[in-house]
Amino acid sequence: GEPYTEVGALAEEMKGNSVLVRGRAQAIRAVGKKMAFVVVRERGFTVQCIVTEQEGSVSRQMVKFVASLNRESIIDVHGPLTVPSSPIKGASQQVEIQVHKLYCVGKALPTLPINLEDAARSEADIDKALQAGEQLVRVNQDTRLNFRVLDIRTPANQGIFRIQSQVGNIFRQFLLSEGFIEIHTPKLIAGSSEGGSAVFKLDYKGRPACLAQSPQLHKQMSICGDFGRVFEVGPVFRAEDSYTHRHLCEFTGLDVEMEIKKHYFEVMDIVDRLFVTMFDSLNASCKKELEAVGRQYPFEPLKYLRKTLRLTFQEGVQMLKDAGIEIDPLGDLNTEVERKLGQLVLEKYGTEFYILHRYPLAVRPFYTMPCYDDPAYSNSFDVFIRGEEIISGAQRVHVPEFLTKRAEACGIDVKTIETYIDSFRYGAPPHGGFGVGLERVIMLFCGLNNIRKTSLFPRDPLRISP
Ligand code: ATP
Ligand code: AMO
Repeated sequence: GEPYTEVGALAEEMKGNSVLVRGRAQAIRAVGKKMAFVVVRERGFTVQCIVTEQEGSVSRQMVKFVASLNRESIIDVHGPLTVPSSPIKGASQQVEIQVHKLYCVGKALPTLPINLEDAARSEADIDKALQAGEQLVRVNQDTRLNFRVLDIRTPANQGIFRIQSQVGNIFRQFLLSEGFIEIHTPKLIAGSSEGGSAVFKLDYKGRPACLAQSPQLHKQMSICGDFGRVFEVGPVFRAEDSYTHRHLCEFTGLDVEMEIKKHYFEVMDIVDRLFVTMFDSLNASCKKELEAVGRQYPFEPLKYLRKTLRLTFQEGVQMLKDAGIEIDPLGDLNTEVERKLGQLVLEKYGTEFYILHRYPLAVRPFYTMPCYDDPAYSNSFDVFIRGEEIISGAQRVHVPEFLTKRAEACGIDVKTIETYIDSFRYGAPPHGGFGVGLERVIMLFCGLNNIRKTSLFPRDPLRISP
């Protein structure tokens, strides 16, 4: 049969050629009984198609059929390309298809639960339209998520998930080029991997088990198995009990673990180069996608430095203090304080991407290596975009006796992680690594206000479907 041409490839040079395209009937408009227009959309590109009785090869019944198509149906359109004398509004391609044949190959319901035109508008645009007395329905987040398959057809969402794909791609490419290998660790494990309570418990053939809260234990065990440098892209499960804009119950973890020779800075060096490469590459290769996101959710491009700023936790505490915010110097930063520090850092250093390291040991997980010079602190770090955490990382304790002591001190049932601790008894190199929340990277790079926007089918405390 005749090959299909992509809507995005239709160009003026093809004038006169007969083409076959497949796409969605995005908009349908009848003009009297003899003519109808259909805008066909395929992967963000649109083309106007005209069905007219005057063309000769089309019956009045055909015009009627086209005029009665349901929006979002999948159609095949066949006919010659023409170039109109005036520019076409409402379609990306500046050519028209004179329809000779049209088939509906996937019918949509006559009434859709989400009006895609409304769903694609920015808040500012909606406010303006409502003030002008226009009839439209503001599509709220729950409705979007309930009918996610429709929602993700909007240009902004198409952009978000193409950007997300590119983040994973760059992560892989960069690490492979740095001598890392990709691993796949089990998600069904015997005990909690982070020592927290936010764990999904399940029955494993009569034995208690849980869904991995991170690949932490097995990525470290892979280092004990001599892979030197590993990474993983995989699901992470957290039984979060709070409903926030940045926590999911299942998210995608980008995890790294590597031997270190002298200093945990070697791990931060990887973070630095990986993310500068990533941001550069996104800005260069996802221009259209970033624009599509920005049209619906306006944002400023991320400000970042060629060499990522590193501040110690103590320096951060001091900056906050100088700004009149007193916090416990050995405690954790809450969300509000993290945001404030992000602002202060932006004002002082002109960057919205930075590393905060040497955290107090007390606020880090049991496997974190204390600082050699002051055990109240640790060889650990968090990384922030626009004042919100996207990464946690650290050097790990690789001495089994000390690891046991640390786990006990953190209230962990050592029996549940025995095989992990044993891994360090056969000789373990100094090592460290970090974990990135994929959804958070996209959310914060694009200045979005909710992590659900960057999860294809989000899982949160209230939602396990669709
Ligand atoms: P990590 O597990 O590495 O800390 P995270 O980003 O999931 O990563 P949390 O531990 O959940 O971070 O929280 C970090 C900080 O955010 C905490 O110190 C806490 O003060 C604050 N925080 C966590 N959950 C909430 C919440 N529901 N509302 C407000 N603040 C929160
Ligand atoms: P942490 O618990 O900080 O560290 O998780 C790493 C990163 O994962 C993201 N993240 C989340 N994203 C969405 N929803 C959540 N509920 C959620 N919780 C965390 C954040 C966070 O920075 N094993 C360590 C990493 C390491 O040290 O290698 C860990 O899991 O972006």
